[in-house]
Amino acid sequence: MTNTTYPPSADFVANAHVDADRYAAMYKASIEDPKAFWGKEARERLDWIEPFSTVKDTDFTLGQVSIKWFEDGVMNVAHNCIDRHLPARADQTAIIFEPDNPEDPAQHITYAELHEKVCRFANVLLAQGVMRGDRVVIYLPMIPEAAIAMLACARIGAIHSVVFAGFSPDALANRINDCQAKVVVTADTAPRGGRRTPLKSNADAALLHCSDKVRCLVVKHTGDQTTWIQDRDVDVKAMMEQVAPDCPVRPMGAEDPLFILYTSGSTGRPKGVVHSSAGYLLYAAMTQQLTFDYHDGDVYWCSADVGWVTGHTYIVYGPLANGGTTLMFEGVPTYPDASRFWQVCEKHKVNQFYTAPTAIRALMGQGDKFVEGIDLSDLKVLGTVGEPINPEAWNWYNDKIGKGKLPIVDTWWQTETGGHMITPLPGATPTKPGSATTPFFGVQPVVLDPTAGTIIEETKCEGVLAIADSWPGQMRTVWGDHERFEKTYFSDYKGYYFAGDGCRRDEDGYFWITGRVDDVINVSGHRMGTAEVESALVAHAKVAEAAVVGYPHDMKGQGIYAYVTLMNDQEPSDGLRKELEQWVRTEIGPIAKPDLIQWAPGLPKTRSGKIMRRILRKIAENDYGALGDTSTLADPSVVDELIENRMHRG
Ligand code: 6R9
Repeated sequence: MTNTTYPPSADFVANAHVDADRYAAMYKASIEDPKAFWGKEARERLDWIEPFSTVKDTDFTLGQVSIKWFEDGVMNVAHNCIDRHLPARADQTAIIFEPDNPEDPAQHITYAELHEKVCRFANVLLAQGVMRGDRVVIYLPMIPEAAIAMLACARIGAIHSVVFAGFSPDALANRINDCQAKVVVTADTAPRGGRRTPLKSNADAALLHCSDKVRCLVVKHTGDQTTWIQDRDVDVKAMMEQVAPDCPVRPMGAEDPLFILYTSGSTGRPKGVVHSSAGYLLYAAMTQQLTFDYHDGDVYWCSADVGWVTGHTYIVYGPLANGGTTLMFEGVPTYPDASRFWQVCEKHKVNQFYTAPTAIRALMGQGDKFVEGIDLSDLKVLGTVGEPINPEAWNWYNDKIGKGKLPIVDTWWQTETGGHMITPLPGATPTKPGSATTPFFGVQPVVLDPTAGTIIEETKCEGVLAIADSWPGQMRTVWGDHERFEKTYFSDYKGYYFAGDGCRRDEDGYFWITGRVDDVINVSGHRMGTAEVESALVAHAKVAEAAVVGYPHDMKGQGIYAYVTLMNDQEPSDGLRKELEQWVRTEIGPIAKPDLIQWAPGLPKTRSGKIMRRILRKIAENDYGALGDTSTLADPSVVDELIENRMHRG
């Protein structure tokens, strides 16, 4: 923890939407009278077809958790992101597309063009029989069609569920089946870092495990050859030419689901996080504008993938709701070389840039020469998200990219929260490297005693992070399993939304997120349930048992450490290790591949058979001097064996 603070410059403050006084006044108002505060924001920031008469109707009581905002209002998200901007912005660029290969031309899609493309896409969906409330799975790379497909769903009231293109066929099939999608949208192949991912053939493999009624809409992006199944596969671009260029928006209830996004938890399969239409959009729009101090005419770039919530809120919905210009980048930070991010910033005169600490660390590791000579003078605000940022990475970002002059917003939030929760506002909040600082409007973070569950009143303290009351962007339920929603977020600490993170609060009331306190690990900013990796491992015929924990990893933040007990007739070998790594890649996706696999003849268990992960975590962290109480173990000797043979980290 460092105590250096970085206040915004006077110039910046003079132009900012929100300065320190305004933040204080607005924050106070948002907490004292949330209904008045959010009612006003919702009327000013969104277009309504029918006005709402109630603002907030929310209850965090276990057994009756219910979250509703603007409930009787009627609106449409696509109208708010596109149509309402047409009178003033038809010819303004809505989306800049920067392709994987820098030699290929970038595309600039205006609001008028976006309108037509979204209408045509919506008409294609309608022609496939997609109706209001139906689910559409989107398995696309970072191409404009991903945003277009999302907005087309919103236009006709279908619920989209974007699945990250890095997920395997199995993971895709699970999601298609869980939400019973009618349609999956994919592309032929996806160029990334000069290589190509065979998305269509992944989708083909997934669909073998799904109802044969599911239609497959294929965006021919690269033109690569793929298999084609008559009566199931649809050439989207060809169909878009044939349908009408206009499609009326469907009036939707404020609380109608806009999308489902699967995310990992500490137990079981990924759960479908459900977000609403109006509350989510309001929160996306407001946070995008204020956290990045976005002004009309700015070019804004969030480098996340649309497969994650960051891409939903801060590539698509937030910027477009604000009538902004948002950049979509198909490639990776290190292709053709480690200057690519900065080249793209220069080329498109990016004003706000938002990325993950893991990307910053990777680029920092390549050396400063990749930044030198690049004109980054259009940048005004830098942002990070996904994991705590370490001071070295923060300093490098600040010095080399921000030239010591730009505000850095370290934004803490989650798939479940819809948008930023604890974050600096760049014209208002002096920052401290590594701290997400202070809450956004309407957000009431509390620090709880992890065992007693009571609020810690002292300003300076440490505990678990919870939120005391609802905000419009909050998830509404787990798709198909409201009980799981209540149990996951409202049962450990009664009356609060429990985020799953630990935190410290310093003497200035700044929040420092210390990481997950549950069995979720954060690998390169990607959330992963250890249970998911374990169940993939034990699904392998040669594996008897597996336990997975996180360990500190220089580049990724956390790495995946797997303890594997083989079936009796199996011998450990390097070949088998590779086989298991490959297995997990195919079961879940490359991001879930274990970094280290330790053969474990036995796992430390309690007498009731529970694996003691606390101990496994310590061994993986090389901290086995502090194993704590091992007396409840059924067989304490397994611990010595594990320590002896622990994997040495390079
Ligand atoms: C937006 C997103 C959420 C988890 C969250 C926390 C970690 C995100 C962070 C951060 C420290 C930040 N996290 N932002 N930790 N500082 N600025 O990342 O959503 O994929 O659901 O992950 O990520 O642990 O609980 P999601």
